[in-house]
Formats: sequence, structure tokens, C-alpha cells
Amino acid sequence: MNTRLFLMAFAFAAAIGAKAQTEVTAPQNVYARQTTLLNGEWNYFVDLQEQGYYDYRMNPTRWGYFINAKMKNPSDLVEYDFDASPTLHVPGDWNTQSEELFLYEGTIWMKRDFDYEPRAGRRALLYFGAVNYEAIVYVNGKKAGRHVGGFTPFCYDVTDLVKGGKNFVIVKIDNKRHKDNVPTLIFDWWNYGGITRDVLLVDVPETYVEDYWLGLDKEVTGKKRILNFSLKLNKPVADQEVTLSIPELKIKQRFTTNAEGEIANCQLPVVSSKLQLWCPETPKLYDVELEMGNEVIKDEIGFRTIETRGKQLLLNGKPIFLKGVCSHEETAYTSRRCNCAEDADTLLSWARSLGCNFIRLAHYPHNEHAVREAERQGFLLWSEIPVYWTISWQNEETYANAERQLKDMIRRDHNRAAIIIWSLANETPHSDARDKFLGRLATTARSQDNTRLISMAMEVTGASNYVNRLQDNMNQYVDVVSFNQYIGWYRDVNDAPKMTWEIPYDKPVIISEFGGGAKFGLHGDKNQRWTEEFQENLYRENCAMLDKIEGLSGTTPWILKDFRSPRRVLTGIQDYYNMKGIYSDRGEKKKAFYVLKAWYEGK
Ligand code: GCB
Repeated sequence: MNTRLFLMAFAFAAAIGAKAQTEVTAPQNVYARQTTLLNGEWNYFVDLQEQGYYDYRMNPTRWGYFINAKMKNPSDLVEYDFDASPTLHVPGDWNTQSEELFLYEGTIWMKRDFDYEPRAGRRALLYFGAVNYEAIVYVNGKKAGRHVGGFTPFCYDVTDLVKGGKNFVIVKIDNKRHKDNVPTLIFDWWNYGGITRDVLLVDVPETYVEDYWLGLDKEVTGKKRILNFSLKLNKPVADQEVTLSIPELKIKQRFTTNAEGEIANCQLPVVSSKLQLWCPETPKLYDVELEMGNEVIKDEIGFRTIETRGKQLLLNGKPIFLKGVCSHEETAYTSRRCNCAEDADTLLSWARSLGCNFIRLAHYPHNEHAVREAERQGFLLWSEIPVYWTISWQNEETYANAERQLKDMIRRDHNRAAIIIWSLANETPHSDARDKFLGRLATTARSQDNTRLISMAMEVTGASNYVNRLQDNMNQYVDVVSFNQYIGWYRDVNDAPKMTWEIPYDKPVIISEFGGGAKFGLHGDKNQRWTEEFQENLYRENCAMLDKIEGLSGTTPWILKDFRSPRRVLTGIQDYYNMKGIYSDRGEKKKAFYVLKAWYEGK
């Protein structure tokens, strides 16, 4: 290649960003850093044919919309104008912000301007809480990176892309479904597109705390308990001093990083009687401070243990029954994507009225505000990745995608006392390829966090002669055997009293889903589907049936509130809502609410 050609090729690669190397690990507890929120109004337009990305020969173009071209002369041809375009609010799904985008699945470009003043010795990180599903991010016309997966954070070091004064960030967002994605083409929830969580510009020093782990050791030795502490810098810098303080526990200790830039597995003894454990009744969180140079990171961390003993589930060493409910990340009243603590708060208050101490965050990691709010309020949590139904088990890229989502979920939330279970999947069909895929995920989950329990929502394998057999090769990997069953909805309710259960594992059991649909306000006979009475009877029969399961340690009925789903097309009843809510989408309690509440009161 001659020099000119090489330079052209290089310029082309740089423009479409083929070599972008700016991705960095999203910093732990990002909200405690020095940040500028880039939320607010972003200009957008729809790009059905992706002509802002591909030229008319379908090759990626260097003149794409990401360069944010402007007319300089009256004769110039520029066929787009972000600044003249309407806006969408970030964070937010696009479906509920514009009527014409309600059913849209495809590409939308979004732009926001921001000011930046470089400071010596500081780096600028651009953090996205989540974008569904694919995001290609450009800063001042240069590619920062590409990310897939709709529910986990990602971050770019954009120091070399920003400049003093006015800057702009453009994101190409694409929520088209694909067979090899995670989740795949079909799933029973709304495919909310957009920049659905916060966008932050994070100002960090050259060397900063990338991650830290602080948690309670299971061992009880005499009158002492041990807090385990580890930390990792963004790069391998030795001899960095970091001070950890937990004033209420009179802990103030200085540590020094090793050659890898880490503080590895340090143990801090505390007097047991002085330590108040986190639990649903008293969700005690301690103020924690990490100080490195001029940087201070403040967190609130709870200390508790979770383990199993035979078929028992033990929180802080004591058996607990998880009075749970499943919840999608969809708001009360308005049915849009949740994105803040207030959104979570309403849903949590509904779960509280039901008598819950546990929530299964279905079917993907929910936003960090929601997790923290649940923790403050004392809810135990199950957090899951969207390995849902029929993923492409044989595809290595699909595996890498799922593993990345798993690692990012764990990385973001591994200091949250509320989370006790990492769930790897939901209702996946048995096969060797699936076993291998999920087995690898389980091994990865353990390598990332061996202080929590692993589970996945499985299915009952056979119910001939009313014997429900739960046999799944995956049960060797999990700590808790969980399965969904829909007796009374996808199977006759009259079968419920006859059912027996064969669960050949010495592990606690969680019924991760049961339930059925009802339209609030529709009344009739208990045999008439969609009436509140039908659902009420179904709950009554199920609670009685589930009580007979040996080792039953918790239930998370499906689901807290009616939620949008494109699969639910029955006009007049569903109208694109899955109606299995215990509450309607407007917060009205269906009759089943009272059955479940009473059952939980007895637990
Ligand atoms: C299930 C799925 C859940 C669905 C539910 C239903 O088993 O796990 O995502 O929404 O059933 O309503 O059928």
C-alpha cells in the first residue's frame, strides 16, 4: 500500500472508529465520584435505513451522522440537523415519549452538547448506566466505542476526544432484536429502546480506585467477626495509600497497593456485639469512606451473610423464608422504564403492602438506584441476566455477550448486601449445548463472587400422574433450586391438590414464578378466566399446594403489577399487557393480593 492509501485507510478507520480503544471498566459506585450529569434533553431523529452509518453501497461511511455536519455555505448539502430536531429525555425509553416511537425497533441517533474544561492530571470518563440494546458512542465526531446489552453500565475514557469549551456526544442506538442476542428474538416484556439510564461525565485522577469489595466473612471466631476488604486501581500502580474508614465501627486503616495496583484480601476484625447486621427488619447500612490523595469515595454498605445448610436458607446464620414477588423494571401508573429511586420506591411500597421481604428483579439487572433503594428499605434481592428462553447456545459470541452481562452485573452490585442471589437464566430448554453454556456461566459467576448464592429459574420436567419431577443437570451448579410453574394457568387449577413433588437435591427450593392473569375490576365465577375470582382461586390453590414442598424457602409469584408485553394481544383484556399482576398497572389491588398477603403473614 502506498503512503497516501495507507493514510486514507487510517483516516477511514479512525473516522468509523474501527480501532477505538477507549473502553474502561465502569468505576464502582460511580455516583460517589466527581460527575457532571449529561441527562436531560437530547436531540434525536429516527434512521430507519441506517443511512447515517452506511453509505449507499452498505459500507460504513466516514461521513456518518456522528460527525454532526453543519452547512457552511448556502450551497452545502447536509441532509440532517440535530439541533433542529426534536428531543427525548435522558434517561428514558423512547417508546413512551413519542406516540410514533411506541412500537419502534430500530436505529435512532441522539445528540447532546456539553461543556468541558480540561484539568491537568485528570481524565474524563463517559459513563452510561444502560442503553438498550446496541450503542455506538462518538465524542466530537470520533468513535469512543460500541456496546451491546441493554441493562448494564459501560464507560469510555474520552480524555483524548474532548476539548476545552463546547463538545458533543452522539449515540447511535439500535434496539432491533436478533437471534444471537441476549435476550434473543422473543421475550415477554416490552423492548424499551433508548438511553434508559443516567449518562455521566466522570472526572477522575490519572490513577483512581476502579473497584472495591467490602463484605462480612461467614466465619464467626469467638467474639470477633471479620470484614473482608479488597481494592483495585485502574492501573498497576504500587505503593498508593488508601485509607478505609467506617467511623461507626471505629475503623480507620491505611493500606498500600501492591505491584498490581491492588489491595488484596485484607481482613478487618470487628467485635461481634458492636456490629449490627443488615437484615430486612433492620437494614443497617454503615457509612464507608475510601480516601486516596484528594479523592474521597463515600458509600453505604450493609454487612450480612447468606448461606445454605441442606434445604435451609440462612440469613445471618438464621433460617429465613423469602416472601417475594417478581418485578419488571417498569413504572407504576405510567408503564415506562424505571430509572430513578422514586420509580423504585412506588413499586417497593406495593411489595411492602403485600408483606414481601424479597424481590426477584426480572429478567435483567435493574438500575443501580433501584437496587440501592431496595437495600435501604430492607428488601432482599435476586438479580438476573437476560439469558431467557431460547438463546443461541452454540454461538460463542452469544456466550461472550452473556458472560459480559453477568460480570458487569456482579461488578456493579457486589457491595450490595440486599443482593443474595445471582440468577443465570430463566426457563431454558434442556440440551447439552445449553448445559455447557450455563455451566460455564455458573463457573464464571463463582469466580467473580463466591459470597452469594447462585440460582436460575428452571422448569418442571414432567408431571405425569401428578408427579412433578425437577431434574435438571444445572442443579449441580446452583445453590438454590428454583423453578417456575403455572398450575392453574397453563395447566388446570383442579390439578393443584393432587400434585406431588420430586426434588432430588439437598438444597433450598424457591418457586421463582407462579400465577395467572386477571383484569382488575372484571368479576365473575372462579372458573371464568381473566376474572379477579379466577386469579384469587388460583393463588389459593397454589399456596396450599406449595406448602407441601419440602425445603420450600421462598416464592416469587409472577408478578407485582401488570406490565407491557407485545406478546399479549387479546383485545379488551390484555391490550398489550401481561395481566398476571397482583396489582393492576395503576396500583389497584386484585383479589389475589389478599390471598397472598394472608399466606405471607402466616410464614
Ligand atoms: C414465564 C416467564 C415470564 C412470563 C410468564 C408468563 O414463565 O418467565 O417472563 O412473563 O411466564 O406470563 O407467561
